[in-house]
Amino acid sequence: MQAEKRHRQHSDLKNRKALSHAAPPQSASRPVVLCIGGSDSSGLAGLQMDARFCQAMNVHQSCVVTAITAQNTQSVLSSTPTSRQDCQAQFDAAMALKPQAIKIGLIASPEQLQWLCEVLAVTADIPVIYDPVTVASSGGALASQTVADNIVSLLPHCDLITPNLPEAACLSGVRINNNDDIQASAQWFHRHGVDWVYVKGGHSESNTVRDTVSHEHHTFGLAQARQNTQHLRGTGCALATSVASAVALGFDMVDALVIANMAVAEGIRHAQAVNEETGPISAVGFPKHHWPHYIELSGSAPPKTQPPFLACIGPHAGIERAASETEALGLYPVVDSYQWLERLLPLGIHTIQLRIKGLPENKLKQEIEKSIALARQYACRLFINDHWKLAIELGAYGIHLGQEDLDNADLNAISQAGIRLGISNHNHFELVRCLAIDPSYIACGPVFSTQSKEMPWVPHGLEGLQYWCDSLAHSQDRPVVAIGGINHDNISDVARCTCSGIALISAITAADKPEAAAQELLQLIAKVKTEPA
Ligand code: 3NM
Repeated sequence: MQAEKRHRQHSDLKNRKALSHAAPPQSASRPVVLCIGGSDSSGLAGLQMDARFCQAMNVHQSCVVTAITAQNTQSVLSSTPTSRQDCQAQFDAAMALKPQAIKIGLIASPEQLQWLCEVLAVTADIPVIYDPVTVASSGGALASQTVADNIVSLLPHCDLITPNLPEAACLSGVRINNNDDIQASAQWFHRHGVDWVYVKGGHSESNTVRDTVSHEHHTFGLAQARQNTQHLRGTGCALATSVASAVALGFDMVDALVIANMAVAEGIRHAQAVNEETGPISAVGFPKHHWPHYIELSGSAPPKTQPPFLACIGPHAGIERAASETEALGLYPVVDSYQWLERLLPLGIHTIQLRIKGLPENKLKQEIEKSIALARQYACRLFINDHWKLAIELGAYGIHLGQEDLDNADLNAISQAGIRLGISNHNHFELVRCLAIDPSYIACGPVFSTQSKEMPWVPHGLEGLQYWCDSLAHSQDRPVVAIGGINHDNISDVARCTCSGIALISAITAADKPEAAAQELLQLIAKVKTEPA
């Protein structure tokens, strides 16, 4: 019998932006993930793998053992389900630790399936991530056919399901031969009450591993180059546990999916044999590298085929300045009028943004035109916020777009016009989308809380900013710009975070003496540059 659609007291995870973190939060207290699954005696998967990934993600794992399995690297030798009473006792004990997410792996008997549906109906405020394990990657059956046949009763209790290709096909009954079939299979899970579906593409033959994420009317792919290793045991557990951990840490589901994709890619990169036998994925830590390639598969998305955007630092920055002056974007005031350019450019500002809201079109055009001419005179990189059509028409140096503007802007036209592009980012999902566009710079914020713009995001802090800088450091032509709440007191610490540009509004425009404030900020940045590394 199909269960009622679960009533989620935690509402739609997609809308929890106010709680979302961009970078790994530094906290004195660890959140808890409750992992419900089988013990794997070989230590290659199951709860043993879950424990490693919880630890690596800096969350605490509590658990309910659903089966005691005996496995080696070749096969499953035995699997003994635990009783309903044992499951209940473990669950009650684990709930005392107040888990922020529940991850389900192996469901080893029909009784357990029934029991899970009952307990999850009364814990509807905790996000549930389900990795529908039916066979071990060594090939041995772990769950009974009866469990697979009745899985629809569990689906309305799950926020996310993470099948691999064979599991998606087997559970949905959709034969999967291509990407459309994957989406059809995802729709089957949606129809049975799951909000988020993440189909792992590792079982395909392709050199690119493309995972597919489906949520409401939005579908996208996250692609990684296939890594040449046999040591892939436990990857499914690792993915679902990483998602659950990131959700427990406060990340939105969509960010948690990107983070988990990266964690698995980094884990595979460091996978090792176990005594010369097939080994497991490694749990490395909160992932920083291996950003997947984002592929939009539905909805109103920016085109992904535009030519690359020109660099705004280094020898190809396109401004007439000494080499040392084009190395970094430096102090980057964001101002709302031409007048501000007149006041600030003579001070030696090399990057500036004109962010005008609510001016009539003819006035706006004049303001932008004058600003472009003045910036050219000072060899200053001027980025026009938002008004991309006028910026193209008037031949601006650069355009800055927020995420909400990306869908409406013609990125192809901007790139074809030889205009640089900067994009604002606040979390992993925005950044993975932004990386596919490959702009001239990547703005990350808010670093600190700000009054200048309504910001639903938890400030990233200096650790968060350093995380973005480290994470994006491999791309020298794609500098990071810090923004949000930066002022006289914290700008030196921000400058030490190896970001290229430091963008700010109020520290200059709301200062009693804006020119003096700007000069002081320039000096503080210059002073950090002279500090020993
Ligand atoms: N964008 P102030 S924060 C325009 O995080 C803007 O994307 C932000 O102003 C982002 O320097 C911000 O006064 C406002 O805090 C920055």
